Amino acid sequence: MNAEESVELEQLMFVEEPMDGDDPRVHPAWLPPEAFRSLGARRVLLHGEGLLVDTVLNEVSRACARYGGRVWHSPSWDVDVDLVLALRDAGELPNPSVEAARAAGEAALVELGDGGTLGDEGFVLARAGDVTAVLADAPAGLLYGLFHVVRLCAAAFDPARPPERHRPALRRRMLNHWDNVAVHPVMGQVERGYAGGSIFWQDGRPRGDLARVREYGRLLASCGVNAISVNNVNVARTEALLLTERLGDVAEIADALRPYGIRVHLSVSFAAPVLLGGLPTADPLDEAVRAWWAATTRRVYDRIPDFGGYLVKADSEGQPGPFTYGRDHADGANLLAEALAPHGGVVHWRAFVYNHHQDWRDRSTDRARAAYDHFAPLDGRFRTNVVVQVKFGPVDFQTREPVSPVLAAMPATRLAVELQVTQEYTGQQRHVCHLGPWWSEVLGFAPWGPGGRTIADVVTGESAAGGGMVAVANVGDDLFWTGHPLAQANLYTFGRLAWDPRQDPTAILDEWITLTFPPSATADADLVRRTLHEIMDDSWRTYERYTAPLGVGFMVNPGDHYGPGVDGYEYTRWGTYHFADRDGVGVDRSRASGTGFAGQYPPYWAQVYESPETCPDELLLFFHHVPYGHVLHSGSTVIQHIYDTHFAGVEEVTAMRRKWQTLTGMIDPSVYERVAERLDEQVRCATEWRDQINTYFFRKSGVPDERGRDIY
Ligand code: GCW
Repeated sequence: MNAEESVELEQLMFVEEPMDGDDPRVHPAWLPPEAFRSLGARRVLLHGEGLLVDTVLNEVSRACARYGGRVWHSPSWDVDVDLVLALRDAGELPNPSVEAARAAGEAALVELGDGGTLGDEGFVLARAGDVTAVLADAPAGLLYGLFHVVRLCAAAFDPARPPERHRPALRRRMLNHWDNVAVHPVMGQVERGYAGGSIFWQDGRPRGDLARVREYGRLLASCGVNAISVNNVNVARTEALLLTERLGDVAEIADALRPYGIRVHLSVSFAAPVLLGGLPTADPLDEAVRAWWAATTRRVYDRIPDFGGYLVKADSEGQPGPFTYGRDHADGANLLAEALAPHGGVVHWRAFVYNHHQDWRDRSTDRARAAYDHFAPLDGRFRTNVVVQVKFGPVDFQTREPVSPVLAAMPATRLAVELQVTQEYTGQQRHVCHLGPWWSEVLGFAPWGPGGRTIADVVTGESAAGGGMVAVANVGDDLFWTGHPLAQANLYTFGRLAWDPRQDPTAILDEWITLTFPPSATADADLVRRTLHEIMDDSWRTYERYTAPLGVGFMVNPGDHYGPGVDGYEYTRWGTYHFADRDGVGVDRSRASGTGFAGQYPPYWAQVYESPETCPDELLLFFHHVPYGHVLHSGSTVIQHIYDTHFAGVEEVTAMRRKWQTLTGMIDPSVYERVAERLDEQVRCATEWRDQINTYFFRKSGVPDERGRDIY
């Protein structure tokens, strides 16, 4: 490709007049102008009023201005159109063919049953004659309907397209930003952030680039996210002030995100009454403390009427909490819930509570047990506007863990599952690691046994009253939002799975590819699609192969959690051990001889996990300490499995890099270069993982590789 061509391609892919902020050009992620080509060439009628209807109007106008379509926003126009987006209660339309499409939508709703309601966010899409109709009960439904039309491209206008109704399975689809306002001396501007600085904060102040925040809101709305928390769950002094003195900064973000249907939440310090209110205590049962939270929360709603609520990390890794006052976590959560209730707010209370001052010599404490031990006994005591937010695994966002038993232990509590989009333990956005398949596996897990209710069912709850899905965000002020351009797909996938947890992650990835690399903007669309699938589809399993084996977890460098550090945490206070010795490896978490963690599951899985004979291979070392010669269900021994997977993992990464090279000249050169550079690092790092893990276990066990490959 010559320089001129590359400039042209770049112009095609980037938002030309991006935002009014400092960044001259920011990658449009999955919403490049080209993705709107099909919509933008149509005649569109918008029918209804409201802030989010205006957002739809802006989107359609922008697309039509670029691609030659037209847009009308008035019911009085008797015009022929290709698409009508209408609020159902907005009155009749003068044009007969448009009215017919609308009637088709209404008829479809009756046919699809369920009382014909679409709720706050749902929509129906139907065809009649040459017109596609998108109907919604509320403006947010029209916004989601619009992005559905964008995703469908020409298929939205296919005469044979049957009617379809869409409603989110989960009411709240939330991202948590671990962004600090002031730069933390160790964790920096964004804790576990791998995409530069924060899009909200910089050096103790708001970053001031609200255009970028708006663009972020647009991206999130287009994949279905409707809530974010804007500061780290580790709340330090400056961040605590967001609740009071600096509330105006939060309000500005809320204003920027409101047009995209996104509500803002705040991480608060449980000690706020002391820190900010000058009270002598933060005891949840103290009357003055309750009054302080009530008054403070009222002021929050005066300023931000649609404020979402609070997010709390309490009694965990140094954060204050109710334990200080001899109270439990239901007392703590209910205190904040009581203050939020009159305003319709919700408190997300994290179940990530454990003793982080363990002694590796003492095997009676098991970090995996902690969340269940603290929270399961409290089931039924939380107010209805409390959501207990549970990390998907019992330890900490590892590449492989069993699903947290807490999610099956609290039937009378609203539970949310917490995922990690930011790739703390999964390659830090330097490695390609597409997490959709992993999250789908977690969501599809049936804790009461195969065929029973799943995690997706639990977080959906009866009549969608469950706690929803939450994930730690992965964006920053990086040009590509996520450092690694392909990590954008994880953010997109989270949103889409939160909208419908039963969707096939490969189909979601395919959507992302079509939007991000629009076929009309690539020389060989099939090659691009195929290659991206080949690189990404199985990349989480590839990552698993070259890192910690068989579910044992945490063989990472302490502190930054990047790269191999087999014994990095083995003698620390964090409770994450693998117990490898000359005979074997793994943690005995059985009831019979171990920590008893396996017994926290309902009977079916408690029994499966209890014995090395029935425990699935991929979790064997999470649940059992076994000899290196132990034969897996796969037929391989543990030690040979370690060698084989580590060699295979590096070969797969090398193949990924080769495949990527076939895309030279096919895609935006800056995306190409950024990914190419990261793939070099992934090959380097995977090789390091392979050699350190293999050498470590060879030295411990003395068992040679059956195939005589290089082990050092
Ligand atoms: O995984 C750990 C991270 C911490 C994080 C903590 C948590 C925000 O290493 O950086 O703190 O989890 O989830 O609270």
